[in-house]
Amino acid sequence: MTQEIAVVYSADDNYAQHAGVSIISILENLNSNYRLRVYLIDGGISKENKEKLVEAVKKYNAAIMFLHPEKIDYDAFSKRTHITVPTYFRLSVASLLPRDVKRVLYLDCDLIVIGDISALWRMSLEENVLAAVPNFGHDPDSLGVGVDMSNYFNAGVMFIDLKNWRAEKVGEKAFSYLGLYRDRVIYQDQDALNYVVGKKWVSLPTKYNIQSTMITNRRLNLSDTIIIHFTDQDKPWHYLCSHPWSFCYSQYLKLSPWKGFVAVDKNLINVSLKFAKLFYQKTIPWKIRNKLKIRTRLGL
Ligand SMILES: [Mn+2]
Repeated sequence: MTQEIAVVYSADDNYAQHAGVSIISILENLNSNYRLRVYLIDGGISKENKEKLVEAVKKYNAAIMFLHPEKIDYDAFSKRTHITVPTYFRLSVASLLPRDVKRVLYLDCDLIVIGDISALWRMSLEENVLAAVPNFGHDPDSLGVGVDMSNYFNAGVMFIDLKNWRAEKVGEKAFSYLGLYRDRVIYQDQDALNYVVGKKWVSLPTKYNIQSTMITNRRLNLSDTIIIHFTDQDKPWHYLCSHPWSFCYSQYLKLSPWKGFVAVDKNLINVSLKFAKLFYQKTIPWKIRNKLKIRTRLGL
């Protein structure tokens, strides 16, 4: 019997394409005994991009549903660095999703899936609120208010038990935390989630959320990667992206309705820059080996 996997993303119109490419990457690698149902919290996606999203999932016999974000004054919360408003929508996941959805996998738009996620879906969460991968590369002394930075997860991939989430009132508590500490949080809603969830989360294997800060860590075995998360500002849709696995994004972009996409920073100067970089970059053999392993897995 086919089982259904529920995933949730949130995006505005700028991120609609990236959400679409990410969704296609799940579907291309999903065990055929599973069917995907996508919930997309819509922070202002154009009609054209919505049609493309519908078209993208139809090909795989998957379903997509658009949800309206909660009406909250998001401007009252901190907007540091490159984080945008739709990041806060994930806090509303339990209020927005239909009550009969028991568990959901929340995913950021800036990640690409290169393996089957069904094993993750089968995992038991017991009394915990969620499962996630520890955050990697933050300063352990850089306190978000009241947050234990030694027990801190990355909120870009969260496998959520909605019943436990509701029982713990995670959304409500996180919003009031953000209102209270707007000038002091470091990683926005990720701090809030860590504060509220506390110890009630299960640590997942790193392969479910390979963060950009991990790529330079040669001790990690990166060849069994399932999810690549482009965590810093260097995103794979930028022409000058220097992440060694940015080609994974291009690979699934090619299979998407956005396949004609040209990066906004692709101009004569940057083309020459990239070319020059190719010549002067020091080649690090283990980095290249990892890249080759992944290329082989994707059949490139
Ligand atoms: Mn992210």
